[in-house]
Amino acid sequence: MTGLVRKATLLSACSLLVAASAFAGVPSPGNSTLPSPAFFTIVGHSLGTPDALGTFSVVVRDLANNPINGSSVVLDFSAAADLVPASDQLDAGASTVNCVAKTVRKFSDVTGTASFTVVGAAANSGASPGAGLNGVKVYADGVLLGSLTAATLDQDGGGGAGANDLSLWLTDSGSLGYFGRSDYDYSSDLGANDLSLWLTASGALGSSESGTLCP
Ligand SMILES: [Ca+2]
Ligand SMILES: [Ca+2]
Repeated sequence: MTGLVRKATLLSACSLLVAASAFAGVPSPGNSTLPSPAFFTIVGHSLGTPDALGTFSVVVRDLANNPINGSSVVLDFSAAADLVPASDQLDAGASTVNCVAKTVRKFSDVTGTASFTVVGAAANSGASPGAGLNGVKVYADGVLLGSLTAATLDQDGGGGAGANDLSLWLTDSGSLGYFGRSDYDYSSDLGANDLSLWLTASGALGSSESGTLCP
């Protein structure tokens, strides 16, 4: 190898290293993990404890497939007019809510994981317009990782998961439209199994109280 070639080889190796380090720590949508299927359920709480039925995780990884620690993971509800996060996620300060932007944010841990249990409700007044599929965008450090559909146990924002929510679900289902808020089995349509899952969740009392919703 001549000196010149050696120098050129060294230079290209260096620029590869520089390129690799430039992308280290930048979230990769391809390598990051969202729930599969791409759904979650917005829940209520019981005596201040969020309903664990709603817990899901986002794992943030970079282009080299390394987990990113401390990544700012944001759930963006701004495009879903009928979904309302609670201003207090009852998460010991770990989740930050921006009611104006309609976002819930959390930082990933050393494994790149941010676990959410979103407390909130739907603003459903009876087959009122709502988000269909993919109403919630997920960002990590500003990079769009993907979109999720959010089902919502508490359809009216009061009294936890109660009788009026059941009535609103029946209206959604009977309207033959698609409302992500009412799709508890994540099947992309509304049917008897959703009703069955809502009844089970309501009976378990984990969402017996509504959160304090964003105005
Ligand atoms: Ca309710
Ligand atoms: Ca369904």
